[in-house]
Amino acid sequence: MLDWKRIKYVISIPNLDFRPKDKKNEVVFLGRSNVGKSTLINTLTGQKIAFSSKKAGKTKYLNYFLLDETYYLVDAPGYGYTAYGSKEDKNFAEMMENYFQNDFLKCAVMLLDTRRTPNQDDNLMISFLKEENIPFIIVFTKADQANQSEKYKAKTLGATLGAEEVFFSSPKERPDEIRKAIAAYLESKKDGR
Ligand SMILES: Nc1nc2c(ncn2[C@@H]2O[C@H](COP(=O)(O)OP(=O)(O)OP(=O)(O)O)[C@@H](O)[C@H]2O)c(=O)[nH]1
Ligand SMILES: [Mg+2]
Repeated sequence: MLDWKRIKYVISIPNLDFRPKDKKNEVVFLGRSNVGKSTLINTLTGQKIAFSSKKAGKTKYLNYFLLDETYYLVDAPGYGYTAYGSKEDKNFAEMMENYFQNDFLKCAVMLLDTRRTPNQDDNLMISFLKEENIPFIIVFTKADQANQSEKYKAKTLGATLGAEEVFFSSPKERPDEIRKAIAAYLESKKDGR
């Protein structure tokens, strides 16, 4: 069984060419800026290892964390933080396009805010994952701040988006089920690629 508490920050990279050279499977965390990617990594590992912030755009590069000496968790920068069509926006798109040319990537964790309707960027990201045959799970974040009707709406929507599984998360809840789902891909028991 994976020891999720055994986690080490390794490197922050601007594109895939700088990926650690060892052959380890990885999972990437994707979603709009401020949706809670870094926070989810901290919840999964039970440690304050990924920097989270109230200010959008905190994570600027691809941050690699070594999980239990065996796999990589990759904290990606959020999209939708810079203006569409801006230079930063273009850089981000290039960085991510390059990143996905990645044989070690076994699955993606797509984060959506439970209280918000997915926007065009979210939908583009999801379409891209499907086109590229990258298996993904959806995690609806900030479930602790959502009411029952928002949760119901999210769950109903989640079922239509083509994800392998759908979860809710908040830092107050045990992330066992999400851990299990990610581990299954990393260990390649399920390998959609
Ligand atoms: N209440 C609550 N707050 C959350 C949750 N997840 C994240 N937050 C808060 O939302 C803010 C943004 O979280 P981050 O984890 O930094 O978001 P991110 O997706 O990594 O953002 P970028 O690095 O900018 O892309 C922080 O203030 C977190 O404390 C959650 O499940 N519940
Ligand atoms: Mg972040």
